[in-house]
Order: sequence, then C-alpha cells, then structure tokens
Amino acid sequence: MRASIMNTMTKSQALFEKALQYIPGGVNSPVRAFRAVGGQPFFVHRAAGARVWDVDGRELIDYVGTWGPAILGHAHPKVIQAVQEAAVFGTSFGIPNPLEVELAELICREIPSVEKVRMCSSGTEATMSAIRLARGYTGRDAIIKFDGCYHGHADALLVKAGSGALTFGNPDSAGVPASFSQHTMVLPYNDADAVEQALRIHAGKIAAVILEPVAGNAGLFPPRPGFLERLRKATEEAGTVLIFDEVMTGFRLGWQGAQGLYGIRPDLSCFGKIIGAGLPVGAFGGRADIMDKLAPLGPVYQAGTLSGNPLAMAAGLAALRELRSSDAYRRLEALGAQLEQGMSELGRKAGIPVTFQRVGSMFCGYFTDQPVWNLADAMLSDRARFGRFFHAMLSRGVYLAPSQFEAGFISLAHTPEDIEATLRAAAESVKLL
Ligand code: KE4
Repeated sequence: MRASIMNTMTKSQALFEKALQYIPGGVNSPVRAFRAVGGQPFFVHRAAGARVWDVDGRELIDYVGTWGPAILGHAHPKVIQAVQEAAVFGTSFGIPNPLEVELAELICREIPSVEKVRMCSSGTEATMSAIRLARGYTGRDAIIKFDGCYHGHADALLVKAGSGALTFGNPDSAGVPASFSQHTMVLPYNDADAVEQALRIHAGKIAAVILEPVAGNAGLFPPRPGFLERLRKATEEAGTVLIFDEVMTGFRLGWQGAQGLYGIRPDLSCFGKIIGAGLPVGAFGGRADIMDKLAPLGPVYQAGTLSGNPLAMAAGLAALRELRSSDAYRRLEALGAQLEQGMSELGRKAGIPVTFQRVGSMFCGYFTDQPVWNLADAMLSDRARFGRFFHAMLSRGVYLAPSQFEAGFISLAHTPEDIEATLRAAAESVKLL
C-alpha cells in the first residue's frame, strides 16, 4: 500500500512528508509552509535568473526572489564566482578580514546617513541590535513600531498594538513575556499624529521609533506624503533615535534605498538581504556618535561568530558592484510599471476589485477596491480570493509570495516577455476567482 502511495506522490509531497518528521511544520521559516494560501509547499531544486525549478522539474517565474536578496536574479555568475573564489581561502575566520572592511566602506561611502556600520548575520540581528543601541545611547527603554511592519523575530518586536498612543503593546507570540512587550508601543502606519502625540505624552521616555520606510511585510504600502518628514522632525525634537529598517528596501528601491528615494536622513538604518546577495547577512549603521556606543568602544554589547563572514561579504560586494554599474533601477522601474499597468487593467476588465500597489520593483496586489495605507486597510482585502489566485498562478508557472501579506519582487533577470507571460497567466487565473 505504502509503496503505491509513494509512487503517486510528487517528490515535493514526499519531501514535505519527510520534512514534517524532523522540522516543525516542515519548514525552517513559517511563511514557506503555504499556511496563508493553503496546500503544501513545493521544494526547490535550483534557481537561476528569474526562475526556480522545483524537485519535480516544474519551471516557475519567481517573484519572491528569496524574499528580496535576488535583485540581480538567482545565481548571478558574478556572485557565484565571488563566492567560489572566496571559499577556497576559507569559509569563516572570526578574525577581521579585508572583505568586511570593503563592504563597510562601500555602505558608508554610498549611504550618506551611515557614518559607521556593523555587520551581523540576519535582519533580525540588525534590528534587535539597533534597538539595543538606541536604548543604550538615549538611556531610555520605550520604543515605537508600527502595525504591519515586521522587523524580524526579536522579543521586543513581536508585539501587537495596544489601544493607541496611550498604551504599550502586548506579546504577539507565545514565549514573549508581557514584561518584554511593555516597552514597545505599536501605532498605525502613516499616522503621524499618533506618533507626535505619543512622543509628547511619553516625553523623555522613547528611545527609538523603528519602521519600514516602505512597508513590505503586510503586502506593500508606502508612506503617505509627509509621513516620513513628520517622523523625522518629531523624533529629532524628542531626542528619539529614528531607525529605518531597510533590510528589504536597502539597495532595492534605489542605490540609497528608501532613505534616498524619500530624502530622509535616519539616525540608524538596518540592512540585510541584497547586501549579502542571498548569503546570511545583516548590518546596522548610522551616526558615528551613536554607533561608537557599541562594544568594544562603548557599553552596548553586540557580537556574532559569523559577522562579516567572508563568503557573505564577497557575494554582497559582487552584487552591489553589479547593481552600481548598470542602469538597474531604471530597468526595474520599467518592469514594475509594466506589471502594475497590466495587473490594474486586468482587475478592471474582470470586474474584480484589485488594488495593485508598487514602489519600484516591490509590489503587492490586494483584492480590495480601496487603497491600502496601513494594516487595517490591508486586512480588508479578500485573502481567500488571494489564496485561489496564488494557486491558479502557480499552476500556470508563476510563483508569487505565498501570502497576501507579503511583497513581491522583480529582479534584473526578469524580462518584458516574463511580465507579459505573467499577465497572461493572471488573465486566465482571475476567471477562476
Ligand atoms: P531576517 O531575520 O529574516 O533575515 O530579517 C528579518 C526582517 C527584518 N526587516 C524586514 C523589513 C524584513 O522584511 C525582514 C524579513 N523579511 C521576511 C519577508 N517578509 C523574511 C521571510 C521569512 O521570514 O521567511
């Protein structure tokens, strides 16, 4: 019996069944489990350019791009070559190495707000460390984050909103003690009034405000005109550290990320994803007077065995050099505009409420007829319809993010023909919704 079932199972199904025996939920990161869209995840065999191939040989146009790092496309030859060349000299040293200085110099030279930077191994480490640093620098405990923004899974950030600017948050995960979340206030994204009020009510107590300058973890919603400027002004007046979490937007929305796009100078910035070209990396940096509070110079402790790992540094440098040398952002903008126009038109033709939101090469299509400016707006979208759309597209060879509350990513390996093929698949898929 078992053998015959095994014979009818796809390789992905068999792998998932096996994975479930050894890995909680069968995945090493929850979103990969397809719980938000139903069904089971496929397992990837390889990726190249704008495509991934699953273990059953299916070819898919990929708009997840390993959640942002693959801006050049997967397995870019220059990245692969850089990793191979670095690897023969050793995969990790735990000793200062020239590559980490080179990447630090590049980031400090190219991002005006970053005077000094510290490498780590994930976006979570970067934001967790930036918050500890802001607390150490200001001597204050409280922080403000925004509903719908995700900054990794550090305890202080797994917090859901209390009721407005008067109260602090509650744990948004089991295992986070209430005492850990009582220093975190969660406010609605794009609500500058609430931030200004909170900074007034809690004057002298707020160490930092942290946000995604373009929110890419509840789908995609941009800052309203003036929101970032008011945050910058209010935090400056309050002596509160403004932290831009650019783990996703850094080097994605332009060479200088969202801070360059919107002309805002944060006090600290967090990076990840693209700066490691898919290898484990994170970084946080900003004003030298704040950064110099970090050990071994200052009293704020932060460390990491693999921080500045030579393979991640080599990959990131190769990717950033490639990005810098091409007219990358013009090309990404053109592809994004083509997708946006096609998807928006599709909704109108099919008589289906679609709000397609995009900044550069990051996008999200919501099944709602209202613009999405915050999490509450995003929650109004029809997630069941998104799940059906996701699977209809997957069966037509297009891999979108397996959740309504994730952003999609276009790479330099995508072509106008890929976008046209995607729009054709979408035109067929919407008929099934
Ligand atoms: P990591 O610890 O996953 O490297 O980075 C956390 C993080 C921090 N800040 C922002 C803005 C992020 O988008 C992320 C991680 N992004 C998710 C995608 N929504 C990673 C995918 C996953 O969790 O599996």
